[in-house]
Amino acid sequence: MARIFRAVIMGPPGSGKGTISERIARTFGLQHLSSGDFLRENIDARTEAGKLAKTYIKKGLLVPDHVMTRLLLPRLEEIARHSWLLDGFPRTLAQAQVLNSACDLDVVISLNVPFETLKERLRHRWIHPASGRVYNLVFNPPRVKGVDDITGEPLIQHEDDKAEALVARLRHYKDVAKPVIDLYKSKGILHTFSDTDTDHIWPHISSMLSVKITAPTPSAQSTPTH
Ligand code: G5P
Ligand code: MG
Repeated sequence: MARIFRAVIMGPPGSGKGTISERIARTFGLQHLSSGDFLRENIDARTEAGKLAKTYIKKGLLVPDHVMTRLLLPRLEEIARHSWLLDGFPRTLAQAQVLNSACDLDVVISLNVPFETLKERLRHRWIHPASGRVYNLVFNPPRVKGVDDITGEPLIQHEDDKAEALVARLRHYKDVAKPVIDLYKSKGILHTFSDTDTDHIWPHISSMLSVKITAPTPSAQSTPTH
């Protein structure tokens, strides 16, 4: 890749950020940094930030901005020489402003998936905690119910995918994301993709990134929702 490329992927819980980020990382060689995975690593390692974050995540609430920025910005500095894709950060206007003062973004991808689709997907999501492998009982089920395909170990559900936390997460997302989306729209770097199906969205994202990543300078144009 000729130059450093920096992208953000936004979207409500379950909109496919993680699934699409894996495809982007594999296809375009961007380093994928998921704020949710990073928080869960901190929770497992019982760091101070992890212990604090757990109390919010369990309730389906956002972790406070100062905790997030203090965790994420040093990670971004570590990978500053690579092209990267941030998944799940920034979530709030305050986080977006801090990121803005740290670096310039080339592209922001916003996933727009209907509420009912999201609820249905997350209800069926199971995780292998040791590896982070994600299954969906409908979309990509494990070969044996409740068991990881590779290790045979039990699968679990995230605390925040359980019904009560889930509805709170979805409601909250809309309110806090709006000013962030408006900010990136005004900068001309927002690309919104609307569909119920990740496999339909992916080819559009892939072709947009193919153009942007090979472009000599960041374009100031925004593509319309397909
Ligand atoms: P996370 O971990 O960032 P969320 O809530 O943003 O969590 P999540 O749950 O990780 O989002 P996703 O990455 O958008 O969802 O979606 P995914 O995992 O790829 O797909 C969801 C499921 O649907 C999977 O089972 C997948 O296989 C399936 N799927 C994908 N595509 C399709 C499809 O086309 N069809 C079907 N049928 N299924 C499909 O954050 C967790 C918590 O951490 C805190 C917050 O408390 C947050 O709730 N947090 C932050 N707090 C403050 N600021 C930040 N920046 C924070 N970042 C995280
Ligand atoms: Mg995710």
